[in-house]
Amino acid sequence: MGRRLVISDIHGCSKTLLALLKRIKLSKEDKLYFLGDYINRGPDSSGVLDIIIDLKKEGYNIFPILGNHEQQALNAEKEYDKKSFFYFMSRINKSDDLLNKKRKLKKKYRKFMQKLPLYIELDDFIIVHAGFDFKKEKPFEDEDSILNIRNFKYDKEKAKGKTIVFGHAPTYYKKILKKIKKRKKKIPLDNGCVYNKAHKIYDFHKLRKLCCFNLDTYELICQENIELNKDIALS
Ligand SMILES: [Mn+2]
Repeated sequence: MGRRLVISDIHGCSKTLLALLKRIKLSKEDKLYFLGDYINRGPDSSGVLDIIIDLKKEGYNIFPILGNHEQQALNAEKEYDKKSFFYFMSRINKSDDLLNKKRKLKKKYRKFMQKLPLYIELDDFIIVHAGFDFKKEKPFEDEDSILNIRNFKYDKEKAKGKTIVFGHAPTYYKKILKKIKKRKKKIPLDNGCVYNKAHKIYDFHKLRKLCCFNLDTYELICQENIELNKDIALS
């Protein structure tokens, strides 16, 4: 029997992802879920998408879901004029490596992002980027909260007692470990692997790990960021 693994927000850190994959020693028996936010901020958005697309092609059981950053890129391409879209992708998101010469999203990346599901429901877990607003009547249909919510409250009835594994909000390492150890119904996995000194609202010494969570053993395997110097601000 293979493992069920979940990897958190990667944000363009392809080298860190490769190092984590090496640590995990992924096999074709395993199922590997990804929590979204593959792109933006980090140095190599296209590299991260290529790794995920290639793993799938090579026959690994890969299940990526949508993050707000993929959603934003798809929406911006539709809604913005060409110049604003290029500015958004290059200057704000640092992911113009996703674009072709016409400054449109490369087809393979657009196609990949368009196909991503909002969440994946298993027998015992729900895998989602940000979470669910259980105050809403139909939390599983509310795209905005699924991709963007922070600090949501668990609802045993609506979640059918399932444990929610989510990313999106950078969470300090000790807190992640605590939630896992206590087998909480909400498990945050995003340790802000792309963050460094430039992000002043966080203590980045408690961040910078890309995390992989084993849904069956509750083991956490992490890889410290290896491509961004923690002391140099992102330009
Ligand atoms: Mn996010």
